Amino acid sequence: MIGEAPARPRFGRPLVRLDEATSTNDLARCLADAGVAEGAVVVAARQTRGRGRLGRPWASPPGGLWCSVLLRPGGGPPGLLSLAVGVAAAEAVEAAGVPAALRWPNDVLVAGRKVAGVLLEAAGAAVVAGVGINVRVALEALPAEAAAGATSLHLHTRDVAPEAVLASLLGRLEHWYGQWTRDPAAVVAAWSVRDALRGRPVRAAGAEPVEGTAEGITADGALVVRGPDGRPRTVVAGDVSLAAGRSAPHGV
Ligand code: BT5
Repeated sequence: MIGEAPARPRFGRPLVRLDEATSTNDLARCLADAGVAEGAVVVAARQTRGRGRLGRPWASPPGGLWCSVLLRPGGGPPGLLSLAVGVAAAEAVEAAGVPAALRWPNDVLVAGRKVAGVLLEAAGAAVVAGVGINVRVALEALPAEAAAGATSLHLHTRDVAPEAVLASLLGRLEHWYGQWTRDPAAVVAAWSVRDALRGRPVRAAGAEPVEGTAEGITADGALVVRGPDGRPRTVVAGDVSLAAGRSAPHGV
């Protein structure tokens, strides 16, 4: 049987490289507004106003992989898209030879510390998926608040280049983005095997804080927390930390 030719990768065409950006998500949003096709990527060597979720800052000194991918999603469970991106980021870390875990919703952890984060933003009907990975980031270059729970890939493996991590990331992202539409259960499974919270006591912040034991995720990517009354509750947004004052959000 003659095998199918591998499909030409779509992610990374075009690939816009910058020495500096406010946030690569800003540039990717401009591309979205200008009608650029899905798969366009913006990478910057450093960001001056990198951002995280809920208006938090994302420290982006040189040595990291700071990038954004333009998506024009069709189907797929909405809440699961950012988790699919998290799986891709975890696999990019693993491709560098470093075991990774995921803390809901999509922090990538190495040895219990945050090595990467994901920020999805809507841009009209498009979505900009921002991924930041500390590849060769000197922890001293991070603000103390961030450095306290952070790590960088180069501290766990042979020296690895942001360029190589970008190539892995785009390949894995294209795969998991496809799976998100074709086989969302595969995304849930890939996320779940890396679940850093399962079986642990957690507290989910929010208008109605939820405390209990983390029991994995639903088909739509919500976190399941079983309360002391034995009732499972789902958490769809926000932050989760270990309960009982055992850890700050970074300390899982
Ligand atoms: C995130 O937010 O983890 C999403 C980070 C997304 C960054 C990428 S880089 C490319 C693209 N362009 C952007 O402007 N953003 C995306 P969140 O879960 O809210 O985590 C933010 C928290 O992580 C901060 O409050 C700090 O405590 C911590 N933090 C900041 N910089 C960090 C770093 N470089 N490494 C590890 N932790 C960091």
